[in-house]
Amino acid sequence: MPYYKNILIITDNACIAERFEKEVLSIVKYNDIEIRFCCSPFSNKKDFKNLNCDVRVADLRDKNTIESLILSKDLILSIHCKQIFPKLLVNSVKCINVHPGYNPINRGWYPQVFAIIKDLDIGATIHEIDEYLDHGAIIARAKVEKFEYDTSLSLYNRVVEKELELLMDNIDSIFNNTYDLFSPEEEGELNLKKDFSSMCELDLDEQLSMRDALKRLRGLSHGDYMNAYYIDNVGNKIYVVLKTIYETKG
Ligand code: 0FX
Repeated sequence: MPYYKNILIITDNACIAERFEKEVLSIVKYNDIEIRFCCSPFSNKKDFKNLNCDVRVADLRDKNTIESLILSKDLILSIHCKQIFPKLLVNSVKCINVHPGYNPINRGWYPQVFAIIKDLDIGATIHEIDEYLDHGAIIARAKVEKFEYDTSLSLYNRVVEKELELLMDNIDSIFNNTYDLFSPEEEGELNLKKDFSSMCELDLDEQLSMRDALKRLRGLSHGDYMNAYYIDNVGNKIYVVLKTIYETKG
C-alpha cells in the first residue's frame, strides 16, 4: 500500500514529462494510486499531447485552485514547473521539486548557464519545497561532469539525464514517504531570470580574459536560442551563438 494516493505531477516541460511518464512511472507497481498531470497557465496544453493522460491547467496564483489542491492531493511533484508554490500550499500538502541544478550551489534559473559562466559544480536535486526558491531539505542529489567544451545545451542534456536517473532511483521512496532528508550545507547561490537576461547583453568594451569570454559565450549558447547579443553602431542587435567541436589529441 503506497503512503500517498492522490498525486499531482505539475510541469511545464513536455519532453521531460513524457520521459517521466514512460521511464519512471512505468516502474511504479501500485494500482491503487491516482496520478494526474497539470501544467501552468503559461504553458500550451497542446505541447503535452503525447502524454497518455489528460493534462489540466493549474494556476497557483488562484486561491480556489490552491484550496482545491489542498483538499484533493496528498503529494505534489514539481518537475520543471515555472510557477512559485505559495506558502499556504507547501505548508498544507507535501510538495517535492525536481531541480536541474545541484542544490544549494545552483538554485534558481537555468543552473547550467551559471555553472559554466561562474565555474560552479552542477548536477540535479530532488528536494522538499519550502517557501523559498529551490531551498528545502534534500531527498537526493548528484553531480554531473562539466567539460571545457560544454555549451549550455550539452550540459543541460546531461543534467536532465541525471534528473531522470534520480527520479527512477527514488520514486518508490517518494511515493511511500520513506526517504531520508538532509539539509543543504548553506544558503548557496541563487540566480534569477533577470540575472540571466542581464548577462545576455555583451559590452564590446568589457575587458576580460579569452577564457572568461568563452565561458560567457558557451554558457549563453543553447541550440537555436538567441541569448547573447551586442549592439552595433546603428543600434541593432547582433546575436552570437558559439559552437564548440571537440577533437581528441593525436
Ligand atoms: O524546463 P526548463 O528546463 O527549466 C527552467 C529552469 O531552468 C529551472 O531552474 C526551473 N526550475 C524550471 C521551472 O524552469 O526550462 P526551459 O525548457 O524553458 O529551458 C531549458 C533550457 O533552455 C534552459 O536551461 C536554458 C535554455 N534556454 C531557454 C530559453 C527559454 C535559453 O538558453 N534561452 C531561452 O530563452
